[in-house]
Amino acid sequence: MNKELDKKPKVTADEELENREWIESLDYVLDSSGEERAAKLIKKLQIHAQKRGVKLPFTANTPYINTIPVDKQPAYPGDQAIEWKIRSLIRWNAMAMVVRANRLEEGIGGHISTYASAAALYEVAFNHFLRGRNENHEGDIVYFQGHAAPGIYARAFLEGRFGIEDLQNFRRDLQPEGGLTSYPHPWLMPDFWQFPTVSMGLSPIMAIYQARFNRYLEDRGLKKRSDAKVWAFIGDGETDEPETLGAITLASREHLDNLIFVVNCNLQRLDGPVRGNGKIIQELESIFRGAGWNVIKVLWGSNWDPLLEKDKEGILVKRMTDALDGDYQKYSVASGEYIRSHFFGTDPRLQELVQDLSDTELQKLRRGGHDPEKIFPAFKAAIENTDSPTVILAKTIKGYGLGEAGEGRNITHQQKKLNEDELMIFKERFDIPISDEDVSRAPFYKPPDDSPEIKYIKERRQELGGYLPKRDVICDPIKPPSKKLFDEFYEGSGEREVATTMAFVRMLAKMLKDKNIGKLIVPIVPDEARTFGMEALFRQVGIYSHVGQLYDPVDSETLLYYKEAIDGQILEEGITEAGSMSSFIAAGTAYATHGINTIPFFIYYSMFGFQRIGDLAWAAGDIKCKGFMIGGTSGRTTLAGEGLQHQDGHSHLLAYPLPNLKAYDPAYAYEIAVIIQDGIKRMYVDREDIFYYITVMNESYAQPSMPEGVKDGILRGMYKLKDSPLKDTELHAQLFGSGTILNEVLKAQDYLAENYSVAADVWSVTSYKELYRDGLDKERWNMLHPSEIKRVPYITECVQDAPGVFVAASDYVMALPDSISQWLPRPLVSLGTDGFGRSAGRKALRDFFEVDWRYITLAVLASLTWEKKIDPTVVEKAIKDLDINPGKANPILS
Ligand SMILES: Cc1ncc(C[n+]2csc(CCOP(=O)(O)OP(=O)(O)O)c2C)c(N)n1
Ligand SMILES: [Mg+2]
Repeated sequence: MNKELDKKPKVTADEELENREWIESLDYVLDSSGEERAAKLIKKLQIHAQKRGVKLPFTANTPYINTIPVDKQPAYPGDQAIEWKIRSLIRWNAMAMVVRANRLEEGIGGHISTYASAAALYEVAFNHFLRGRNENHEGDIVYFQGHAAPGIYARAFLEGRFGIEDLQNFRRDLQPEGGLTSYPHPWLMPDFWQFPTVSMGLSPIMAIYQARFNRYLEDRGLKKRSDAKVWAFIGDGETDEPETLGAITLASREHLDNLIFVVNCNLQRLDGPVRGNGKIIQELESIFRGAGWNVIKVLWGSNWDPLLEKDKEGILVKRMTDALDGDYQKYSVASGEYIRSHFFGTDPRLQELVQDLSDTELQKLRRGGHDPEKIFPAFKAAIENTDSPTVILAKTIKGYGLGEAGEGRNITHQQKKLNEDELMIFKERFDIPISDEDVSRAPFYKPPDDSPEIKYIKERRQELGGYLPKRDVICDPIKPPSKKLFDEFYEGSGEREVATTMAFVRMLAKMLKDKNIGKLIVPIVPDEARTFGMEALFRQVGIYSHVGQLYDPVDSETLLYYKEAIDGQILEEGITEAGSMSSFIAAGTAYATHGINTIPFFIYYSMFGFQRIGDLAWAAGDIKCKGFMIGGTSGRTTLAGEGLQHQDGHSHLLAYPLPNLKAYDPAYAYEIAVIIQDGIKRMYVDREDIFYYITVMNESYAQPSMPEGVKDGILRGMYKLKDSPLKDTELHAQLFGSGTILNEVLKAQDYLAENYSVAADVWSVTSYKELYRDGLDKERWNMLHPSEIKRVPYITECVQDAPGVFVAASDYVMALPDSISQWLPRPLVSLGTDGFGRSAGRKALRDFFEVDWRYITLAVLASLTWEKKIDPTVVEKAIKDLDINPGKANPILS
């Protein structure tokens, strides 16, 4: 007996009578006046009790039973028998795919148990809900749980979209004929997968912002209103990721009734139970209900219905609610006898309830998430729900159907191999028409095209608009923005001192007015618009709000008031870089999802970009997202006073690994103009699968006009900005500068000429990453083509005949300039900002990090000594003259 239950106070006979009277009264109201009236009455009672000082226990939970009662279940519209057969075949093929892959190559991996637990959820959705995209309907958007990929492939196999050889090459992308990728990766299977989901937590947050972005497009008149849904299938363990739950209030606040989460609550994650000592479904219910979602629990299969019907006193419901997830996991592997004694044995009345059921029948009591009869009503209620998002919490068993091989076991997530006996049991349990002799080979099985199963599956998909998942890009290129738009930036600012951030914001304001691209621009800010001086845009284009502006803004009298509007263009996301990045991804992939070329500009504090949301940026690459990430207040010494949590000296290094990201650290407004103009062309006219990271700074200085012939160099990563005025001298140097540190380099150039007769040429390096990539590419080609004329890296081309020593100075870590040093004719000395920052002014910071004009001068002189061009005493003297302390602590470590 459960001791906890014993401790509870007994209900007296009087209380029992009172309970019954109240329940009868409520039943009377329900029968005579309906549910709405009953709900109102309970609400009234609640208020009255509260006024009288009754402390009502707070709970956002409902009992641990199905949300939709049996009498509210719509009849199942499909052919259950045939659907079971189809589902069974998909189960088999999905399992066989993993088993075979691991026989072919030990350790290749794959997952059986995730899909095994989710098969019925997916199949009910595929056969009755998920709409494909065609000329009549834009189709639903579906985020598939990454680890369930084998099941999705196995279905596509039955649909005739893949052949045996495709399945055979699961997880072997590099086979000559290609393979099926381990998980959903649009980069690798661009005609199939739409959304990369396998890094857990990303798909839920991306789905939320995708659903909101769909509304944004509708409210702004960029797409027709639609009843299309965004479905996200996720794991219960996955809900532990902060990204999964971190944005759920946005979904309810924005009334996203186009959003449905299906959480496959198999109560297990990788290592063991999700909440062995608790109940993940109840925990999630209270979280989602508290956040304003419509929560539908699908807990118990149809064969529990008669028991619940008989359970007039609610003892069974109470027992269901009391049992822990750890217990339920045990029941999924235990004998009927154990279930009888442990679950039903806590109360004689419960034992009586199941006395007519055999142990086998007890074992077969199904969970709701495996029962289409229960899943269908939940999905139907979800698509019919209005005004709020819906989450379906479906209780399942991990590894369902694997039996001894893993069903409900803690090892199940890692199970990749089944022995002959286990395969035989699987085959028999799901009635797979394979001969006993063949079973051990784990062959794939597909019924003939004219079989009822294949006909059914095809008919269902036809009825629902076509196959899913499918990524088909139907989108025309854009007309580029007017060339004139960028002219003022090419001309420079004259004497006026302007930060590149201001120049960029002005460029953005002009782009928003452009007749070709204005409407397509999506500015995204995580509560940082004022930091970047963007507040004028609030008024110019408005902040998007689905409901418009329901209040009179405090600054309504002012010109630049905080204007929210239904057709507002700015996505002001609040303080969430992850949410903003999810919006960026939704907007940057609208060309593929909706055939709309929206151009996102995500403007944020560069320190809180890749460092914080690097994994979403990786997903953006995978999904072929387009757009511009603008890292504001960038540079470790450019941002004064903020200290080490704000000063970014490494985002450009973090940009290196992202394969299709172009990263630029421009110094001047004209450089930004060239990069953006070209970026729009490459992404939206030429349709390249790339996106951009551009850093902008808040240090003001005169923006020069663009020299002749430098556009190509700006884009390729460097160009000669200024030759030394000095001609007749023995001493030479080549100086590389980027961002605002370019100004320090220019100052050093003058100083070196005037004081040391060193002729230093200055190069503006706009992108070390571009130079690095180009160098690697040329080097690789040369390695592979030893007898052909060598290809020369662009950087070598630029400086191979340039005389003197090489010094680079950057507001980022030294690894950036160091990355290209191998392609220079002589050694490079790099100055950068490795180390934690400090709260200080720019001058002090540049001294601290040793990147100002004095240190550049020193680096040049020291390099010339090493080259034996000048005497070390000259450097000794310079150190004194420049007021440099040689005993100063190394900023990398201090
Ligand atoms: C961000 C991230 N961390 C860790 C993993 C590794 N991982 C893959 S599946 C898994 C457990 C998944 O559990 P759950 O979400 O409950 O899914 P289930 O397989 O049970 O349906 C883990 C930890 C991952 N894919 N992504
Ligand atoms: Mg799980």
